[in-house]
Amino acid sequence: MNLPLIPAPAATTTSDGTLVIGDGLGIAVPPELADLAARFVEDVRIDAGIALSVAASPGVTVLIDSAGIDDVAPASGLRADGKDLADERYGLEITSAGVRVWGPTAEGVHRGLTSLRQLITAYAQDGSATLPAARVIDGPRFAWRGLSLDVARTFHPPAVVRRVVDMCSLYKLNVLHLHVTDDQGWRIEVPSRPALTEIGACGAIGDRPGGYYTQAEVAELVAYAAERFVTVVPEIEMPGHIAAVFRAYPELAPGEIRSIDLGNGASLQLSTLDPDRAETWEFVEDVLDAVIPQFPQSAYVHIGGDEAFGMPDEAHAAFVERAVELVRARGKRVVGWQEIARASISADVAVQYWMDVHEVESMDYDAVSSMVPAELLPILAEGLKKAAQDAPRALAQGARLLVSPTSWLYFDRPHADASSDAAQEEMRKRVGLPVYPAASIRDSVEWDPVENTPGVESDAQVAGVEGAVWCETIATADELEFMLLPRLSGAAEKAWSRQTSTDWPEYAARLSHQSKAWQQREWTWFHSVEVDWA
Ligand code: TNX
Repeated sequence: MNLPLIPAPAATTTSDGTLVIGDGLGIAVPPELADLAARFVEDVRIDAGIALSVAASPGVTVLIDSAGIDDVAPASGLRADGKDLADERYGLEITSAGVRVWGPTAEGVHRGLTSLRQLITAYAQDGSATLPAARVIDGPRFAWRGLSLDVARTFHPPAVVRRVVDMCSLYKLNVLHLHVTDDQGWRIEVPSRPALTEIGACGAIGDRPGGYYTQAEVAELVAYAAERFVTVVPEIEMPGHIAAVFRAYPELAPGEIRSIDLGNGASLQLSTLDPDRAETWEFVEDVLDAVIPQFPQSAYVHIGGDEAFGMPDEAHAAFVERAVELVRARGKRVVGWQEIARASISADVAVQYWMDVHEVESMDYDAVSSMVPAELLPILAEGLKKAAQDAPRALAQGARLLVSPTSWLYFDRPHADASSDAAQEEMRKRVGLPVYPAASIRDSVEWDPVENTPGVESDAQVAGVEGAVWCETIATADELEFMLLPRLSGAAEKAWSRQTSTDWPEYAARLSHQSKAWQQREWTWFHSVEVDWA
C-alpha cells in the first residue's frame, strides 16, 4: 500500500495494525527539538483539526537518532545553505503502540514530522486519525528543491510570501528563490542607494501597486523560512531586466533606452548595464554589500543573467565573469539563469536551466508571432538558437544544472484541466502567459529531471529542481496560489522522490488527500476535474 504522502518516500513497509491519533495525545521531545515539536503541534491543529500536546505521556516520540538512515543514500546536488547532503534523511515508524520519528539532525526530524503531519491530515475524520502501521525510511533525491517567486512584476507583501513558505515546507521544498528585481520594480532595500526603493520600487505591471521589503521585513521572512528549514536565496537580476535601476539612477543607463510595447501595460526593455563603465561596478558592489548580509543562511547569490536582449555576447560574458568574481570575493557562490553558461564559469557555479529544448520544439510560432511585436521575433529566434547550447556548455565547464524547464516547472503556464468551480473557469482564461501551451496537472509529474534535460546523464550533474512562478499575468495572492497548487506538489515529487517515472493514477490518489490541508489553511487551489479530491 502506498501511503498518502507527497513527495513519495524512498522506502515504505506497511503492516497490520493501526494507531489512533486524537486530541490530547502527547509528544515526547528532547529539549533541543522543543520548538520544532511545537510547530508540528500547531500545524496538525490547523491542517487536521487535532489538538496534540507536548507532554510527558508520549504517543509520539521524537528524537535525534541515525538508526537505519544509511539505507537511503544522501541527496545529490547542491545545498543552497551549504550544509551536509545527508542532513534531511529521517525515519518514521507507526505501530499500534505509538509513533517514533527520528533523524540525524533537527532538519531530518522536521522532514519526518512533515510526513507524519500529512498522514494525520489524510486520515483525519471527526477529530481523530487512524493511521496504518508503517515504517518509512526516507531522504531526498536532490539537495536543492526550490521555488522561484517573481515579486517584481507583482509585489507580493510579506504575509503572502510567508504563505508560500508554508506551502514549500509542507512539500519538503527547501529553497525560496526571490526574484526581487526586474524591469517593473526593485523590491529590496539598499541603504547606500536609496533611490532604488524611493523610485525603483514604485509601481509594478500595469496599475498594480508597487512596494519593497524593508530590511526588518527581510530579516523576519528569512527567520520564518529558516524555522521551516527553507533557505531564502536572493536574485539580483543583471545585466538585463534592469529598467527599474535605470529609472532610479538614470546615469547608469545607456544613452538611448530601447523598449518594445507588449500591450496590456507590459513592455520589454532592451537596455542593459554596461560592463565597460566604472559606475556599473560601483553600483553592483553597493548592491551586493547591502543584499548579501540580509540572507545569512544562503550560500548563494543568484545573479540573473537571462535575456540580456541586444547585448553583444562578449559584453554579456564579460559582465557575468566579473559579477561572479565579486560574489565570490564576498564568500558566496553564484547561481544564474542558463545564459551565464555562455561565459567562462567555474564548476562551483550553478546554472539554472529553463529554456528546454522540448518547449522550443513544440512552440507554436504562428501563435507566438501573432502575440509579440514583429520587432521582437528575430531577437527571440536568436536567443532560442543559442539556448540549445547552454546546458551542454555548463556541463562541459563542470557546472551543475538547477533544473527548471519551462515545459514542466513554469507555473505561469495556463491550466489545461477544467476546474469544477465556475469562478475558477473564468480565472483560468485570464491567468497564465498565453505564449505557453496550457499544461495539465498530470503534465506536471510525467517527466524526469535527468531524462528530460539535454546532456544530463546522471543525478550527479544536477544541482536540484526548482519551479518558477512569473507574475506578468498573476496580479493577486489568490491568482498566485491558484497557479501554485497543486503544481508545487508535482515539483516536490520530482525533486525529492527517487522514482524516475510517476504513475499518474497512483500520484493522483496521493494528491487527492492534499486538498484537506489547503482548505483548512484557506489557500486558493486549482480544483482540477482530473483529480478525485478528498
Ligand atoms: C522568461 S525565465 C523570463 C522571465 C519571464 C518568463 C515568463 C527567465 C529567466 N526569464 O523574465 O517572466 O520568461 O515565463
